[in-house]
Amino acid sequence: MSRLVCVSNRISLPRKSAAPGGLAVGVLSALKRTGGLWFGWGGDTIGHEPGDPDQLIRDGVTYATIDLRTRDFELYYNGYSNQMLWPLFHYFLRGMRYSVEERDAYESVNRLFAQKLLPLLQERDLIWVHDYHLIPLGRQLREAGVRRPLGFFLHIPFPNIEMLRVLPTYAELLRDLTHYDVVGFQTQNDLKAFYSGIEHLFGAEAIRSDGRIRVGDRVLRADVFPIGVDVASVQNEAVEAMSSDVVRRMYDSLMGRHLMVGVDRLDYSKGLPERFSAYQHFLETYPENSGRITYLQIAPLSRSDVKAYVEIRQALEQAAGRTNGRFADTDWTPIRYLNRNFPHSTLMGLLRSAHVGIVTPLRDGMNLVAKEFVAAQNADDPGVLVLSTLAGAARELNSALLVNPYDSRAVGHAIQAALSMPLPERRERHAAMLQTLKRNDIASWSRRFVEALEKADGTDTRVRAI
Ligand code: ADQ
Repeated sequence: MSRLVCVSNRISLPRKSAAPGGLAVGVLSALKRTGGLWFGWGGDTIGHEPGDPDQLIRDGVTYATIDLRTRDFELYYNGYSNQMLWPLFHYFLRGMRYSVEERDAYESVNRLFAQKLLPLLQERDLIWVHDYHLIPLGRQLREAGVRRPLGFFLHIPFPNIEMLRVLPTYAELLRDLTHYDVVGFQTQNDLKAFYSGIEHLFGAEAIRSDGRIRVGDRVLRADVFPIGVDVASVQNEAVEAMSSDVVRRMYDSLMGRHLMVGVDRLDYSKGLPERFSAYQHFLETYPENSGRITYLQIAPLSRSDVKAYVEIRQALEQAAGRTNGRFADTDWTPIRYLNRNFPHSTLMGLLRSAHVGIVTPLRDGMNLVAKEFVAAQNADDPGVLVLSTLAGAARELNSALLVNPYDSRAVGHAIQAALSMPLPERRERHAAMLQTLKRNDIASWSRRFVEALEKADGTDTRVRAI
């Protein structure tokens, strides 16, 4: 039997409250299913050379964590990963900056990951690298002699070549991806964008008729693996949380008003200022809702060391204050805006309590909250999802009310349509989406990826001489 080794920038240690995020949810579910090793940064930065990884075993999963030098972390994570790759891959050229120093740190932190991981690897491992922080890791492991199957999954969108070309080192980035045996994306669009890059760099002949990519003596598989949720566990969490103190208090405080809920990391890609304007537009256009709806927005802080994130936080505080100042009454606050973290189960309870789930990112790889909202609903009386067409999830959840997140009038209309939707239509839309979620849940996501890696084992990944 092979062992699964997952590698990601940050790892979530058991019983330690790490930053919430979709990646951790995905990796943990894969490892819980199969057992194995999760390797990554443990969350501490230090002033000297990092030593050997710390290891901890829980429930069949080994967690191996390394520290990073403060300066390296700043350049590699806050710098190159989150001020170059993240904005570029989300089509935000304005938030982007290129620095050779940061790019070098990105390369050297990836090399450090490879060096520290190597001694932990076993003969029959399948290695699954996660996300944009670690694109060069595959090449570096190959250079260090690793011949085992290597997979890479990108949790965020992949930009078309015309956007990718903005990156001075785009060719290296594409070449780095070809060192993996399996490269996975969230949606067909991302896959097509990757092919556009491959075609640009290696010519159309590099893409075989079966979709595989041939570069030099290597053949790799690029494919779509849309991440999902654990439907039953979200449902259980949601139902249980309904009787928790936090959810009950929130529910009672509504005094029979409609509830609209948004849950997003505080990130400019999530479209929060645009959403706040749309809500304001909605209150102006449909004044009959005054005093009759509460919008609860939960937005835990993330990447607070990066300037763009400080700015968006300020903009949102002002926008929430403006809307509340203008529309609130002595007994009603239109927006409840919280930067706090909640346990996942509480969030699921809040989603279940909502008549409207609002998920309007300007660009998103998938968006698990949209899927969790659907899974958390009471099927007899489900709430309605308002979903951005620019989230990867829109492809599967096409029975949601789909909106362009930049169009505040359309988003306002959609909120109104959601609030007035008759029960049979709500049930029908919900049932269709739930079926899709069950068919393609988180277990099938990781199973499909691991199977693809297993197939890459052996001679499959090398072109035999004819
Ligand atoms: P994120 O940008 O983090 O993920 P998302 O997909 O919505 O976005 O995942 C967030 C996850 O964290 C959800 O499961 C949510 O419930 C959870 N979460 C949010 N706030 C929390 C809190 N306070 N406490 C506990 N859990 C919380 C990236 C990509 C997405 C992609 C995912 C998975 O940007 O597009 O869907 O990875 O691949």
